[in-house]
Amino acid sequence: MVAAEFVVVANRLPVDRILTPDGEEIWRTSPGGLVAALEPMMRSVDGAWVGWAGQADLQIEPFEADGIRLLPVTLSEQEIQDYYEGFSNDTIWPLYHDVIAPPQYHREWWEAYVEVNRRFAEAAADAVAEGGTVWVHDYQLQLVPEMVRGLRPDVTIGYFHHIPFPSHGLYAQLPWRDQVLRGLLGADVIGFQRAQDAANFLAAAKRRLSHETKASSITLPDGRMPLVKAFPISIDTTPYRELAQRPDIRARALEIREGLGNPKHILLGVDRLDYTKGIRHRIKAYGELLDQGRISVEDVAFIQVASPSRERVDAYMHLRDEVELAIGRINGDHDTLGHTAIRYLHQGFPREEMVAMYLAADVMLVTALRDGMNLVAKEYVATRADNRGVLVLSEFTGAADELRQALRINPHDIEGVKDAIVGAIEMPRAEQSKRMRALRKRVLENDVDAWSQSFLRALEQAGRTRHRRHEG
Ligand code: GDG
Repeated sequence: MVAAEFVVVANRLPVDRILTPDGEEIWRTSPGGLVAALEPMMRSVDGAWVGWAGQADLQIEPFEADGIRLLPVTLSEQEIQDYYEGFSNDTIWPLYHDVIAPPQYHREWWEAYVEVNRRFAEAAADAVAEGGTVWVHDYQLQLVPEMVRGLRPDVTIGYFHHIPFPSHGLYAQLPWRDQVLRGLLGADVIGFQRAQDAANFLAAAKRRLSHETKASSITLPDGRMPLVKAFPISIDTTPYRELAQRPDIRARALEIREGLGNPKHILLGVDRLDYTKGIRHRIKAYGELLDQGRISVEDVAFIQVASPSRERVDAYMHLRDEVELAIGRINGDHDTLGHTAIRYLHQGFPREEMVAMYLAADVMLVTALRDGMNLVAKEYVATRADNRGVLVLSEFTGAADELRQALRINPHDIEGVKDAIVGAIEMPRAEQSKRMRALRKRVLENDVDAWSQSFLRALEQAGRTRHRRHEG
Protein backbone atom coordinates (compact mmCIF):
# COMPACT_ATOMS: atom_id res chain seq x y z
CA MET A 1 0.00 0.00 0.00
CA VAL A 2 1.23 3.49 -0.87
CA ALA A 3 1.78 5.64 2.21
CA ALA A 4 -0.44 8.72 2.55
CA GLU A 5 0.88 12.24 3.17
CA PHE A 6 -2.23 13.17 5.11
CA VAL A 7 -4.34 10.84 7.25
CA VAL A 8 -7.66 11.76 8.87
CA VAL A 9 -8.71 9.62 11.83
CA ALA A 10 -12.35 9.80 12.91
CA ASN A 11 -14.74 7.38 14.60
CA ARG A 12 -16.79 7.08 11.42
CA LEU A 13 -15.71 6.75 7.82
CA PRO A 14 -17.23 9.47 5.64
CA VAL A 15 -19.41 6.90 3.83
CA ASP A 16 -22.46 4.78 4.64
CA ARG A 17 -22.83 1.18 3.53
CA ILE A 18 -26.04 0.59 1.66
CA LEU A 19 -27.38 -2.77 0.52
CA THR A 20 -29.49 -2.49 -2.62
CA PRO A 21 -32.67 -4.62 -2.87
CA ASP A 22 -30.79 -7.10 -5.11
CA GLY A 23 -28.13 -7.55 -2.44
CA GLU A 24 -25.43 -5.38 -3.97
CA GLU A 25 -23.22 -3.38 -1.59
CA ILE A 26 -22.73 0.30 -2.36
CA TRP A 27 -21.04 3.08 -0.40
CA ARG A 28 -22.62 6.51 -0.28
CA THR A 29 -20.70 9.57 0.90
CA SER A 30 -22.36 10.88 4.05
CA PRO A 31 -23.37 14.51 3.69
CA GLY A 32 -21.40 15.64 6.77
CA GLY A 33 -19.54 18.93 6.80
CA LEU A 34 -16.24 17.34 7.71
CA VAL A 35 -15.96 15.42 4.44
CA ALA A 36 -16.93 18.49 2.45
CA ALA A 37 -14.29 20.55 4.25
CA LEU A 38 -11.49 18.05 3.81
CA GLU A 39 -12.31 16.55 0.42
CA PRO A 40 -10.41 19.03 -1.78
CA MET A 41 -7.33 18.82 0.40
CA MET A 42 -7.50 15.02 0.70
CA ARG A 43 -7.53 14.67 -3.09
CA SER A 44 -4.72 17.12 -3.68
CA VAL A 45 -2.25 15.68 -1.19
CA ASP A 46 -2.92 11.97 -1.45
CA GLY A 47 -4.96 11.51 1.70
CA ALA A 48 -6.43 8.55 3.54
CA TRP A 49 -9.24 8.32 6.09
CA VAL A 50 -9.21 5.84 8.99
CA GLY A 51 -12.63 5.10 10.52
CA TRP A 52 -15.33 2.60 11.41
CA ALA A 53 -17.91 1.68 8.76
CA GLY A 54 -20.80 1.82 11.26
CA GLN A 55 -21.67 -1.88 11.53
CA ALA A 56 -20.45 -4.66 13.82
CA ASP A 57 -17.83 -7.19 12.75
CA LEU A 58 -17.51 -5.85 9.23
CA GLN A 59 -14.14 -7.00 7.87
CA ILE A 60 -13.43 -4.97 4.76
CA GLU A 61 -10.28 -4.24 2.84
CA PRO A 62 -9.21 -0.63 2.23
CA PHE A 63 -11.10 0.86 -0.72
CA GLU A 64 -11.55 4.12 -2.53
CA ALA A 65 -14.71 6.24 -2.64
CA ASP A 66 -14.95 9.56 -4.48
CA GLY A 67 -11.19 9.78 -4.76
CA ILE A 68 -10.49 9.30 -1.03
CA ARG A 69 -8.68 6.22 0.25
CA LEU A 70 -10.72 4.66 3.07
CA LEU A 71 -9.11 2.45 5.71
CA PRO A 72 -11.84 0.65 7.67
CA VAL A 73 -11.36 -0.26 11.35
CA THR A 74 -13.38 -3.28 12.53
CA LEU A 75 -15.36 -3.13 15.79
CA SER A 76 -17.03 -6.15 17.40
CA GLU A 77 -20.55 -5.93 18.82
CA GLN A 78 -19.05 -5.92 22.35
CA GLU A 79 -16.67 -3.09 21.42
CA ILE A 80 -19.52 -1.03 20.02
CA GLN A 81 -21.28 -1.44 23.36
CA ASP A 82 -18.24 -0.70 25.54
CA TYR A 83 -16.09 1.73 23.55
CA TYR A 84 -18.78 3.58 21.58
CA GLU A 85 -22.13 3.45 23.39
CA GLY A 86 -20.46 3.04 26.78
CA PHE A 87 -17.29 5.05 27.31
CA SER A 88 -17.75 7.54 24.44
CA ASN A 89 -21.47 8.21 24.74
CA ASP A 90 -22.31 7.37 28.36
CA THR A 91 -19.10 8.48 30.13
CA ILE A 92 -17.32 11.20 28.15
CA TRP A 93 -20.37 12.74 26.41
CA PRO A 94 -22.36 13.52 29.61
CA LEU A 95 -19.21 14.47 31.60
CA TYR A 96 -18.01 16.90 28.93
CA HIS A 97 -21.50 18.43 28.62
CA ASP A 98 -21.38 19.57 32.24
CA VAL A 99 -22.98 16.43 33.70
CA ILE A 100 -26.47 17.26 32.36
CA ALA A 101 -26.98 13.48 32.65
CA PRO A 102 -24.95 11.43 35.15
CA PRO A 103 -21.81 9.94 33.54
CA GLN A 104 -21.33 6.20 34.06
CA TYR A 105 -17.84 5.07 35.01
CA HIS A 106 -17.04 1.44 34.22
CA ARG A 107 -13.56 -0.03 34.09
CA GLU A 108 -14.40 -2.48 31.32
CA TRP A 109 -15.64 0.41 29.15
CA TRP A 110 -12.34 2.20 29.72
CA GLU A 111 -10.38 -0.91 28.78
CA ALA A 112 -12.32 -1.22 25.53
CA TYR A 113 -11.72 2.49 24.84
CA VAL A 114 -7.94 2.02 25.22
CA GLU A 115 -7.99 -1.08 23.05
CA VAL A 116 -10.04 0.49 20.26
CA ASN A 117 -8.04 3.74 20.34
CA ARG A 118 -4.93 1.60 19.86
CA ARG A 119 -6.46 -0.03 16.80
CA PHE A 120 -7.21 3.36 15.22
CA ALA A 121 -3.71 4.61 16.11
CA GLU A 122 -2.04 1.57 14.57
CA ALA A 123 -4.06 1.94 11.39
CA ALA A 124 -3.03 5.59 11.12
CA ALA A 125 0.62 4.85 11.92
CA ASP A 126 0.68 2.15 9.22
CA ALA A 127 -0.86 4.43 6.62
CA VAL A 128 1.03 7.69 7.04
CA ALA A 129 4.11 8.54 4.97
CA GLU A 130 7.48 9.50 6.47
CA GLY A 131 7.19 13.02 7.88
CA GLY A 132 3.45 13.13 7.00
CA THR A 133 0.49 14.50 8.93
CA VAL A 134 -2.28 12.87 10.97
CA TRP A 135 -5.46 14.74 11.94
CA VAL A 136 -7.47 13.03 14.69
CA HIS A 137 -11.10 13.97 15.36
CA ASP A 138 -13.13 14.05 18.50
CA TYR A 139 -13.85 12.60 21.90
CA GLN A 140 -14.03 8.95 20.86
CA LEU A 141 -10.31 9.05 20.02
CA GLN A 142 -8.63 11.14 22.70
CA LEU A 143 -5.81 8.62 23.27
CA VAL A 144 -4.90 8.34 19.60
CA PRO A 145 -2.54 11.38 19.43
CA GLU A 146 -0.18 10.00 22.09
CA MET A 147 -0.37 6.48 20.65
CA VAL A 148 0.47 7.66 17.13
CA ARG A 149 3.36 9.72 18.50
CA GLY A 150 4.72 6.62 20.24
CA LEU A 151 4.56 4.61 17.02
CA ARG A 152 5.58 7.36 14.59
CA PRO A 153 7.65 10.17 16.18
CA ASP A 154 8.34 11.56 12.68
CA VAL A 155 4.78 12.71 11.92
CA THR A 156 2.91 15.93 12.74
CA ILE A 157 -0.29 15.31 14.69
CA GLY A 158 -3.39 17.49 15.00
CA TYR A 159 -6.45 16.86 17.15
CA PHE A 160 -9.81 18.64 16.94
CA HIS A 161 -12.37 18.32 19.74
CA HIS A 162 -15.94 18.84 18.45
CA ILE A 163 -17.67 18.94 21.86
CA PRO A 164 -17.06 21.11 24.95
CA PHE A 165 -14.17 20.53 27.32
CA PRO A 166 -15.46 20.93 30.89
CA SER A 167 -14.09 22.96 33.76
CA HIS A 168 -11.56 21.22 35.97
CA GLY A 169 -14.05 20.76 38.83
CA LEU A 170 -16.10 18.43 36.65
CA TYR A 171 -13.27 16.95 34.59
CA ALA A 172 -11.62 15.80 37.81
CA GLN A 173 -14.39 13.20 38.26
CA LEU A 174 -12.98 11.09 35.45
CA PRO A 175 -11.10 8.15 36.98
CA TRP A 176 -8.76 8.16 33.95
CA ARG A 177 -8.34 11.96 33.81
CA ASP A 178 -4.53 11.96 33.64
CA GLN A 179 -4.37 9.28 30.95
CA VAL A 180 -6.81 11.21 28.75
CA LEU A 181 -4.83 14.47 29.14
CA ARG A 182 -1.62 12.67 28.19
CA GLY A 183 -3.41 11.13 25.23
CA LEU A 184 -4.42 14.53 23.87
CA LEU A 185 -1.04 16.09 24.61
CA GLY A 186 0.49 13.74 22.05
CA ALA A 187 -0.77 16.20 19.40
CA ASP A 188 1.14 19.25 18.11
CA VAL A 189 -2.06 21.27 17.70
CA ILE A 190 -5.05 20.67 19.99
CA GLY A 191 -8.08 22.52 18.66
CA PHE A 192 -11.31 23.34 20.50
CA GLN A 193 -14.56 25.06 19.53
CA ARG A 194 -14.44 27.94 22.03
CA ALA A 195 -11.70 29.87 23.81
CA GLN A 196 -13.26 28.66 27.10
CA ASP A 197 -12.77 25.00 26.12
CA ALA A 198 -9.10 25.64 25.36
CA ALA A 199 -8.71 27.48 28.68
CA ASN A 200 -10.36 24.58 30.55
CA PHE A 201 -8.01 22.10 28.92
CA LEU A 202 -4.93 24.21 29.74
CA ALA A 203 -6.08 24.56 33.35
CA ALA A 204 -6.59 20.79 33.65
CA ALA A 205 -3.13 20.07 32.19
CA LYS A 206 -1.56 22.53 34.60
CA ARG A 207 -3.41 21.29 37.68
CA ARG A 208 -3.16 17.58 37.00
CA LEU A 209 0.16 17.17 35.27
CA SER A 210 1.94 20.31 36.60
CA HIS A 211 2.84 21.38 33.07
CA GLU A 212 3.82 24.96 32.50
CA THR A 213 1.14 26.74 30.46
CA LYS A 214 1.08 30.07 28.62
CA ALA A 215 -1.80 31.80 26.86
CA SER A 216 -2.15 29.14 24.17
CA SER A 217 0.63 26.65 24.66
CA ILE A 218 1.99 24.11 27.07
CA THR A 219 5.63 23.20 27.68
CA LEU A 220 6.02 19.46 28.09
CA PRO A 221 8.89 17.71 29.88
CA ASP A 222 10.28 16.51 26.52
CA GLY A 223 10.46 20.12 25.30
CA ARG A 224 7.50 19.89 22.92
CA MET A 225 5.10 22.84 23.02
CA PRO A 226 1.68 21.87 21.66
CA LEU A 227 -0.56 24.74 20.53
CA VAL A 228 -3.92 24.76 22.36
CA LYS A 229 -6.41 27.04 20.68
CA ALA A 230 -10.00 27.67 19.60
CA PHE A 231 -10.87 26.97 15.95
CA PRO A 232 -14.67 27.44 15.79
CA ILE A 233 -16.08 25.02 13.22
CA SER A 234 -18.62 26.05 10.60
CA ILE A 235 -20.69 24.74 7.71
CA ASP A 236 -20.25 24.42 3.98
CA THR A 237 -22.62 27.29 3.15
CA THR A 238 -22.85 26.60 -0.61
CA PRO A 239 -25.41 23.76 -0.61
CA TYR A 240 -27.59 25.63 1.90
CA ARG A 241 -27.56 28.84 -0.13
CA GLU A 242 -28.18 26.98 -3.37
CA LEU A 243 -30.99 24.78 -2.07
CA ALA A 244 -32.64 27.85 -0.50
CA GLN A 245 -32.90 29.44 -3.97
CA ARG A 246 -34.35 26.39 -5.73
CA PRO A 247 -37.96 27.01 -6.84
CA ASP A 248 -39.13 23.50 -5.91
CA ILE A 249 -37.74 23.86 -2.39
CA ARG A 250 -39.27 27.31 -1.96
CA ALA A 251 -42.59 25.85 -3.10
CA ARG A 252 -42.16 23.04 -0.61
CA ALA A 253 -41.67 25.60 2.20
CA LEU A 254 -45.04 27.16 1.32
CA GLU A 255 -46.62 23.73 1.22
CA ILE A 256 -45.28 23.01 4.73
CA ARG A 257 -46.91 26.21 5.97
CA GLU A 258 -50.20 25.26 4.35
CA GLY A 259 -50.00 21.79 5.82
CA LEU A 260 -49.88 23.37 9.27
CA GLY A 261 -53.07 25.34 8.58
CA ASN A 262 -51.34 28.56 7.52
CA PRO A 263 -50.31 29.82 10.96
CA LYS A 264 -48.98 33.39 11.23
CA HIS A 265 -45.72 32.17 12.76
CA ILE A 266 -43.79 28.91 12.52
CA LEU A 267 -41.27 27.99 15.21
CA LEU A 268 -38.72 25.29 14.38
CA GLY A 269 -36.37 23.07 16.39
CA VAL A 270 -33.94 20.65 14.67
CA ASP A 271 -31.80 18.41 16.84
CA ARG A 272 -30.57 14.92 17.29
CA LEU A 273 -32.78 13.62 20.11
CA ASP A 274 -30.14 14.34 22.76
CA TYR A 275 -30.45 15.58 26.36
CA THR A 276 -27.82 18.26 25.71
CA LYS A 277 -30.09 20.05 23.22
CA GLY A 278 -32.63 21.43 25.74
CA ILE A 279 -35.62 20.05 23.81
CA ARG A 280 -37.66 19.60 27.00
CA HIS A 281 -37.02 23.20 28.10
CA ARG A 282 -38.17 24.50 24.73
CA ILE A 283 -41.34 22.39 24.80
CA LYS A 284 -42.11 23.52 28.35
CA ALA A 285 -41.77 27.19 27.43
CA TYR A 286 -44.02 26.80 24.38
CA GLY A 287 -46.59 24.80 26.35
CA GLU A 288 -46.77 27.46 29.08
CA LEU A 289 -47.27 30.21 26.49
CA LEU A 290 -50.28 28.26 25.17
CA ASP A 291 -51.59 27.56 28.70
CA GLN A 292 -51.42 31.26 29.52
CA GLY A 293 -53.09 32.30 26.30
CA ARG A 294 -50.11 34.43 25.28
CA ILE A 295 -50.13 32.56 21.95
CA SER A 296 -52.66 30.27 20.23
CA VAL A 297 -52.26 27.17 18.06
CA GLU A 298 -54.01 28.95 15.19
CA ASP A 299 -51.34 31.65 15.15
CA VAL A 300 -48.16 29.89 16.22
CA ALA A 301 -47.16 26.38 15.14
CA PHE A 302 -44.07 24.59 16.40
CA ILE A 303 -42.25 21.95 14.33
CA GLN A 304 -39.76 19.84 16.27
CA VAL A 305 -37.51 17.52 14.28
CA ALA A 306 -35.80 15.15 16.70
CA SER A 307 -33.68 12.81 14.63
CA PRO A 308 -33.15 9.38 16.19
CA SER A 309 -29.83 9.10 18.01
CA ARG A 310 -27.97 6.57 20.22
CA GLU A 311 -31.15 4.62 20.69
CA ARG A 312 -29.55 1.80 22.67
CA VAL A 313 -28.18 4.10 25.41
CA ASP A 314 -30.49 4.23 28.48
CA ALA A 315 -30.39 7.99 28.94
CA TYR A 316 -31.59 8.46 25.35
CA MET A 317 -34.47 6.00 25.78
CA HIS A 318 -35.61 7.90 28.90
CA LEU A 319 -35.30 11.23 27.14
CA ARG A 320 -37.46 10.01 24.29
CA ASP A 321 -40.17 8.91 26.71
CA GLU A 322 -40.09 12.25 28.53
CA VAL A 323 -40.20 14.32 25.36
CA GLU A 324 -43.02 12.28 23.87
CA LEU A 325 -45.05 12.41 27.09
CA ALA A 326 -44.67 16.19 27.31
CA ILE A 327 -45.61 16.70 23.65
CA GLY A 328 -48.57 14.32 23.93
CA ARG A 329 -49.93 16.33 26.86
CA ILE A 330 -49.51 19.69 25.19
CA ASN A 331 -51.06 18.48 21.95
CA GLY A 332 -53.91 16.81 23.86
CA ASP A 333 -54.66 20.04 25.71
CA HIS A 334 -54.31 22.48 22.83
CA ASP A 335 -54.78 20.83 19.41
CA THR A 336 -57.87 21.62 17.41
CA LEU A 337 -59.12 19.55 14.48
CA GLY A 338 -57.44 22.04 12.17
CA HIS A 339 -54.22 22.84 14.09
CA THR A 340 -51.55 20.91 15.91
CA ALA A 341 -49.55 22.62 18.65
CA ILE A 342 -46.31 20.67 18.20
CA ARG A 343 -45.67 18.81 14.97
CA TYR A 344 -43.18 16.26 16.29
CA LEU A 345 -41.03 14.30 13.83
CA HIS A 346 -38.81 11.57 15.24
CA GLN A 347 -37.25 10.99 11.83
CA GLY A 348 -34.25 11.91 9.74
CA PHE A 349 -34.87 13.94 6.58
CA PRO A 350 -32.98 14.58 3.36
CA ARG A 351 -31.17 17.89 3.29
CA GLU A 352 -33.63 19.31 0.73
CA GLU A 353 -36.50 18.85 3.18
CA MET A 354 -34.41 20.35 6.03
CA VAL A 355 -33.82 23.46 3.94
CA ALA A 356 -37.53 23.70 3.11
CA MET A 357 -38.22 23.65 6.86
CA TYR A 358 -35.56 26.32 7.52
CA LEU A 359 -37.23 28.46 4.84
CA ALA A 360 -40.67 27.92 6.34
CA ALA A 361 -39.53 28.81 9.87
CA ASP A 362 -40.03 32.37 11.10
CA VAL A 363 -38.23 31.56 14.33
CA MET A 364 -35.45 29.02 14.87
CA LEU A 365 -35.16 27.73 18.43
CA VAL A 366 -31.72 26.56 19.56
CA THR A 367 -31.97 26.01 23.31
CA ALA A 368 -29.05 23.64 24.01
CA LEU A 369 -27.98 23.32 27.65
CA ARG A 370 -24.44 22.76 26.40
CA ASP A 371 -23.23 22.36 22.80
CA GLY A 372 -19.74 22.40 21.30
CA MET A 373 -20.82 24.64 18.40
CA ASN A 374 -24.35 23.88 17.03
CA LEU A 375 -24.34 23.82 13.27
CA VAL A 376 -28.12 24.00 12.98
CA ALA A 377 -27.98 27.67 14.03
CA LYS A 378 -25.51 28.39 11.22
CA GLU A 379 -27.48 26.39 8.64
CA TYR A 380 -30.66 28.35 9.40
CA VAL A 381 -28.80 31.63 8.97
CA ALA A 382 -27.22 30.47 5.69
CA THR A 383 -30.64 29.81 4.12
CA ARG A 384 -32.17 33.22 5.03
CA ALA A 385 -31.22 35.11 1.88
CA ASP A 386 -34.11 37.59 2.35
CA ASN A 387 -32.73 38.51 5.82
CA ARG A 388 -36.03 37.61 7.45
CA GLY A 389 -36.42 35.29 10.42
CA VAL A 390 -35.16 35.26 13.99
CA LEU A 391 -32.60 32.98 15.60
CA VAL A 392 -33.19 32.32 19.31
CA LEU A 393 -29.87 30.98 20.56
CA SER A 394 -28.74 29.52 23.86
CA GLU A 395 -25.72 31.22 25.39
CA PHE A 396 -24.38 27.74 26.23
CA THR A 397 -23.55 26.92 22.60
CA GLY A 398 -20.22 27.57 20.93
CA ALA A 399 -22.18 29.38 18.21
CA ALA A 400 -23.24 32.04 20.75
CA ASP A 401 -19.64 33.29 20.92
CA GLU A 402 -19.86 34.21 17.24
CA LEU A 403 -23.53 34.86 16.50
CA ARG A 404 -23.90 37.91 18.70
CA GLN A 405 -26.98 39.32 16.93
CA ALA A 406 -29.17 36.32 17.75
CA LEU A 407 -31.75 36.60 20.56
CA ARG A 408 -29.68 35.12 23.38
CA ILE A 409 -31.34 32.99 26.02
CA ASN A 410 -30.49 30.99 29.12
CA PRO A 411 -32.50 27.79 28.47
CA HIS A 412 -32.80 27.09 32.21
CA ASP A 413 -34.72 30.34 32.62
CA ILE A 414 -38.11 29.26 31.27
CA GLU A 415 -39.66 32.73 31.72
CA GLY A 416 -36.74 34.17 29.72
CA VAL A 417 -37.25 31.60 26.94
CA LYS A 418 -40.97 32.42 26.83
CA ASP A 419 -40.25 36.14 26.57
CA ALA A 420 -37.70 35.50 23.82
CA ILE A 421 -40.22 33.43 21.82
CA VAL A 422 -42.80 36.19 22.09
CA GLY A 423 -40.13 38.80 21.32
CA ALA A 424 -39.08 36.85 18.22
CA ILE A 425 -42.66 36.52 17.00
CA GLU A 426 -43.29 40.22 17.47
CA MET A 427 -39.96 41.48 16.17
CA PRO A 428 -40.41 44.19 13.52
CA ARG A 429 -39.13 43.34 10.03
CA ALA A 430 -36.51 46.06 10.14
CA GLU A 431 -34.92 44.66 13.27
CA GLN A 432 -35.07 41.07 11.93
CA SER A 433 -33.32 42.25 8.84
CA LYS A 434 -30.62 44.17 10.69
CA ARG A 435 -29.80 41.21 12.90
CA MET A 436 -29.97 38.59 10.15
CA ARG A 437 -27.75 40.61 7.84
CA ALA A 438 -25.01 40.67 10.48
CA LEU A 439 -25.46 36.97 11.27
CA ARG A 440 -25.25 36.03 7.60
CA LYS A 441 -22.11 38.04 7.09
CA ARG A 442 -20.46 36.19 9.94
CA VAL A 443 -21.52 32.70 8.78
CA LEU A 444 -20.76 33.24 5.09
CA GLU A 445 -17.32 34.68 5.80
CA ASN A 446 -16.37 32.03 8.36
CA ASP A 447 -17.41 28.85 6.57
CA VAL A 448 -16.06 25.35 7.04
CA ASP A 449 -13.38 25.99 4.47
CA ALA A 450 -12.02 28.91 6.49
CA TRP A 451 -12.08 26.64 9.55
CA SER A 452 -10.11 23.78 7.98
CA GLN A 453 -7.66 26.22 6.37
CA SER A 454 -6.88 27.89 9.67
CA PHE A 455 -6.43 24.58 11.49
CA LEU A 456 -4.22 23.21 8.73
CA ARG A 457 -2.11 26.37 8.68
CA ALA A 458 -1.49 26.02 12.41
CA LEU A 459 -0.62 22.36 11.89
CA GLU A 460 1.79 23.15 9.08
CA GLN A 461 3.48 25.76 11.22
CA ALA A 462 3.77 23.26 14.10
CA GLY A 463 5.25 20.71 11.69
CA ARG A 464 7.91 23.18 10.51
CA THR A 465 8.86 24.04 14.10
CA ARG A 466 9.14 20.36 14.96
CA HIS A 467 11.34 19.58 11.99
CA ARG A 468 13.60 22.51 12.86
CA ARG A 469 13.93 21.20 16.41
CA HIS A 470 14.79 17.73 15.11
CA GLU A 471 17.46 19.07 12.79
CA GLY A 472 18.85 21.53 15.35
C1 GDG B 1 -21.41 17.71 17.23
C2 GDG B 1 -21.38 18.69 18.42
C3 GDG B 1 -20.83 20.54 16.84
C4 GDG B 1 -29.92 16.72 12.16
N1 GDG B 1 -31.06 16.07 11.87
C5 GDG B 1 -31.05 15.87 10.54
C6 GDG B 1 -29.88 16.42 10.01
N2 GDG B 1 -29.21 16.93 11.03
C7 GDG B 1 -27.90 17.63 10.87
C8 GDG B 1 -28.01 19.10 11.11
C9 GDG B 1 -26.56 19.45 11.43
C10 GDG B 1 -26.07 18.19 12.14
O1 GDG B 1 -26.98 17.14 11.81
C11 GDG B 1 -26.06 18.37 13.64
O2 GDG B 1 -24.97 19.17 13.99
P1 GDG B 1 -24.96 19.98 15.36
O3 GDG B 1 -23.77 20.85 15.34
O4 GDG B 1 -26.23 20.75 15.46
O5 GDG B 1 -24.94 18.93 16.53
P2 GDG B 1 -24.20 17.46 16.85
O6 GDG B 1 -24.75 16.39 16.02
O7 GDG B 1 -24.38 17.28 18.31
O8 GDG B 1 -22.64 17.70 16.49
C12 GDG B 1 -21.79 20.07 17.95
C13 GDG B 1 -20.71 19.49 15.75
O9 GDG B 1 -20.39 18.20 16.29
C14 GDG B 1 -19.61 19.87 14.73
O10 GDG B 1 -18.38 20.06 15.34
O11 GDG B 1 -21.35 21.73 16.28
O12 GDG B 1 -21.73 20.99 19.04
O13 GDG B 1 -22.26 18.24 19.46
O14 GDG B 1 -25.79 19.60 10.28
O15 GDG B 1 -28.52 19.74 9.98
N3 GDG B 1 -29.56 16.41 8.69
C15 GDG B 1 -30.45 15.83 7.84
N4 GDG B 1 -31.59 15.25 8.30
C16 GDG B 1 -31.95 15.25 9.61
O16 GDG B 1 -33.01 14.73 9.98
N5 GDG B 1 -30.16 15.80 6.54
